[in-house]
Amino acid sequence: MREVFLLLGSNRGDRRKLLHQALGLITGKAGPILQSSSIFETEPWGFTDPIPFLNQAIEIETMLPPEKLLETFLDIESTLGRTRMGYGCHCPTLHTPGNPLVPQAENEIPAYSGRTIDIDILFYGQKMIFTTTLMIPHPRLHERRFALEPLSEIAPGFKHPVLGKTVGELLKEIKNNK
Ligand code: PH2
Ligand code: MG
Ligand code: MG
Repeated sequence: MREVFLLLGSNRGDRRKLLHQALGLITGKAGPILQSSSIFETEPWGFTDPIPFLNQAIEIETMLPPEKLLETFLDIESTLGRTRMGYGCHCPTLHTPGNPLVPQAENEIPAYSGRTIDIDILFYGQKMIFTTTLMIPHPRLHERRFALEPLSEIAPGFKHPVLGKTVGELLKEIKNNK
């Protein structure tokens, strides 16, 4: 399957090296990389964190169906040190008592947290999947400049199967709204 687009993100550890390692593991376990964007440094979106992200969009060719692909990426993420507990990064210097950047109460666990690596499926061709475990196209892609900007480098003319607009058009909209 072609036209499978992914977004990689990292804001913990050696971010550039982690992106590189992720590319190697994706090639080995999912299939060859057909295109890759530049690496963008972006401010954390949707949560407060002192460490900026590196984001990169890639296109792969894969034989794996979407559910299997998701499983493979979760596996690669944990190989590369991703932890998914509520408090996210487990960075001892951040998690000192009274640090205002970190929620102090159990019930204030944020939706997002720092991560060594995140591998998200943006598009799987024109396929649309909306289950509790997997949503394709990525449901927040059109709101996220950090995803649209790298993606538009490699797929400006790719049409969003739900919104009917190209990646280039979606990026332009987001830029106009700021
Ligand atoms: N990923 C998120 C939430 N916020 N912000 C940036 N800049 N880059 C990301 O990859 C990112 C984010 C959830 O996965
Ligand atoms: Mg993500
Ligand atoms: Mg993810």
